[in-house]
Amino acid sequence: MSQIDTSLLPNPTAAAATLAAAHADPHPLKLYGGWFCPFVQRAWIVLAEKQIPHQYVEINPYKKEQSFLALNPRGLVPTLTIDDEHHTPRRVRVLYESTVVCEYLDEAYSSGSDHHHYGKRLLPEGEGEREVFERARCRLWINHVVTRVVPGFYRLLQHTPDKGYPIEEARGEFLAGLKAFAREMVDSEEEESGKTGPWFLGKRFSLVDVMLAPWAKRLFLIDHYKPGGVGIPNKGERGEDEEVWARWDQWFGAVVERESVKATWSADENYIKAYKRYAEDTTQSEVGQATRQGRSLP
Ligand SMILES: N[C@@H](CCC(=O)N[C@@H](CS)C(=O)NCC(=O)O)C(=O)O
Repeated sequence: MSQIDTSLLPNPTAAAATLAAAHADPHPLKLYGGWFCPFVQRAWIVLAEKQIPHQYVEINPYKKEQSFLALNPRGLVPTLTIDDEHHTPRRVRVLYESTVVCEYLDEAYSSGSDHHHYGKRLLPEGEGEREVFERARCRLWINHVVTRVVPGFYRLLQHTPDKGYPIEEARGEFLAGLKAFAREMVDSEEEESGKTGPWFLGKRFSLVDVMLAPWAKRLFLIDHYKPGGVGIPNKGERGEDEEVWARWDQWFGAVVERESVKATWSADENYIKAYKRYAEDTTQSEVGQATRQGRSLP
């Protein structure tokens, strides 16, 4: 099992290599990641957005080293460690699960939490009725990304002709997830005239954008590997969904150009290589196996 996915290129390349090199020095806050991993990219984007000092440690999560499993028994990246130098005896605290890691980083590194000036908060702040609702709405759409869009991405990417259902079914489910996301942006903007994108919260970039960004960047892999590709209908051929897909285009165009998203991205051709096993449905990654077996993702 383990030798299958260990042929991965070992290191980030292009912009991500530059970012990793700038964060190679030892630091009490460490992100253990794999350059190819979209879940890692979420955490990496938050570190970049908020200018959080840290050390980036590239590992291959498919080779479950004992030292890594000791940190994260699930054996998945991203894994975040916080070396608490002020505590005796010295302790290393650990967090994992990309959504948890991202929320932690956003809260723990907010301007005012020490003298460093961190980037803006990535969820609406405040305790007023409106802010509390908006924060919950963000979490709802993060949940949509986690439970609908991301599993749909793998189901489509791992579709092969021998599956018991046609590729159109996988594509339809995936597109429905993207469309619901875009429709929510249109509907919430209608309620508040003046909000005109491009982000999920209009002018404000947030964790909702972060959670989906890595898969938006990887959509080209589906076009590369799957007959019919992602299949978002062309402008002018979208029937009653013109406005909704136009809002998707606006979001997508903005997110793939976001500095933090580009800064955490390696060379395109390396993702093509890394995702070949997904496209052929031979990957032994936990996400890949869960998708194949119709289980929920790890
Ligand atoms: N639910 C986890 C998923 C993380 C995940 O699946 N990471 C992959 C790399 S993209 C991994 O570590 N895979 C190791 C394996 O499958 O053995 C999260 O959100 O952090």
